Amino acid sequence: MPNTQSPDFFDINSLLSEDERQVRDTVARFVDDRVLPIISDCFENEKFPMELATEMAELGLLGPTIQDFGCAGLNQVAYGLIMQELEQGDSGVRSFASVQSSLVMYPINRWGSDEQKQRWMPALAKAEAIGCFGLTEPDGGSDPGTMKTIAKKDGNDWILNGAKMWITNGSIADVSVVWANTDQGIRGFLVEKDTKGYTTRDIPHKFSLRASITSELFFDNCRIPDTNRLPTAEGLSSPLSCLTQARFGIAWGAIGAAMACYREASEFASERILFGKPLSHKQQVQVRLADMLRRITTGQLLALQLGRLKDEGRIHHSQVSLAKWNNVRMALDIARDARDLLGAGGISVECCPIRHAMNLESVITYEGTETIHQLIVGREITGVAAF
Ligand code: TGC
Ligand code: FAD
Repeated sequence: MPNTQSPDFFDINSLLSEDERQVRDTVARFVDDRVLPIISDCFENEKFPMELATEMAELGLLGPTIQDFGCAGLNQVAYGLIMQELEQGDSGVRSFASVQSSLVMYPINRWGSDEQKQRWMPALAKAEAIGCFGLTEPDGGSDPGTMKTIAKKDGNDWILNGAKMWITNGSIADVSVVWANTDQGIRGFLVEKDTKGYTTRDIPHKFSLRASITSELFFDNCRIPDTNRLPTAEGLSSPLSCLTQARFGIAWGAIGAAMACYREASEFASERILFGKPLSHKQQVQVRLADMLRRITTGQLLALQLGRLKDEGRIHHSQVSLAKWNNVRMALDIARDARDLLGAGGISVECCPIRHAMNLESVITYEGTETIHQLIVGREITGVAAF
């Protein structure tokens, strides 16, 4: 019988290696035991569960595809499964792991000097150091090529001025990967927490990603030694390459949020008696559940093939865009519909769909809005950039 419970309707489990299954099941247990019991409270009280950072590190969930520095050296499908399972818990918990792995460890490992790698990579892998990624600015995130943050060369140093906004983990970061314009184009800098002139401020009043820290970063004549510049990162393609890694993880993560919402809605539908029958006996409810399962299954297959292509080194960033667009839209629609199926109870944070729906409002905006991903695919089809 096809598995409609987890759900795994097309037996994707059988397409995974033993190692991939083991990684998935380990993270699923962690989410059941450590994330789900506390996450509603964290969300309600706008608190990032910092204690989970070390536990994620101990499980090897930070920089898991990296081969050195004590990292697990897993394949891309395993990385995707980690993101899927973490986001069954909460998008904020997945965000923490995404940023640390794809947006901080990835650029340092790819473009950093040996000294930068030795200093930061082992500490980031163990969550002894936290990182953040500063690309978006207050005047608009979709067009980072026009960033206003500037670094000017001064002897062996750079003087950094500007601001970044909506930065995950900003105020708790020991190291910020900051992208700035220079006379030679865009460059990446490692800005350390105690740098003079560098300040952060958390963004309050969020109705989304409440179990995640989001901050502004300010640079007022910060003196950054040239040894803190990522030496081989050149141009906009460097930060955009980091986004490709993170978007890949989000395409998987969103499936987890959708699976959690679908499960809660289908359990409720089989228990709730209305008009003398369980809700699940109603035609219209079956259609809604079937539609959720159809969309989740499509997203699962899409993500798996994306992961296999990435493992073979054959991925194009427009494929990642299509997957991020498809899977986040799928998850957001399912979260909203599951919320509705739960009736009034569905507006309580005690049910997961409202929390996932609110989180997914951020997920559909960050790492490239839905429109940006549609336009990236449109450019691929037509050869014309219509941004
Ligand atoms: P464009 O001319 O397209 O590209 C400039 C250069 O970059 C290359 N490139 C990429 N390389 C790798 N991966 C990608 N995804 C790439 N996209 C483009 C491109 O080939 C070119 O290379 P070269 O060698 O020819 O110079 O640049 P554009 O200015 O036209 O911009 C295109 C656009 C709109 C697609 C891009 O700006 C974009 O993606 N905008 C969206 C910005 C965005 O997604 N920001 C996310 C910020 S980080 C975040 O949200 C973290 S959330 C964290 C969490 O999980 O909590
Ligand atoms: P804008 O770029 O101003 O877009 C506004 C609207 O215009 C959107 O609907 C967009 O789709 C639309 N639009 C844009 N261009 C076009 C076009 N050409 N045609 C038609 N419509 C268009 N950024 C980081 O750098 N690091 C982080 O860690 C990070 N974490 C985040 C965490 C959270 C919780 C959130 C919400 C955001 C985070 N971001 C981060 C920022 C995120 O990447 C940006 O919000 C996103 O890129 C969109 O930028 P914007 O909000 O300035 O919207």
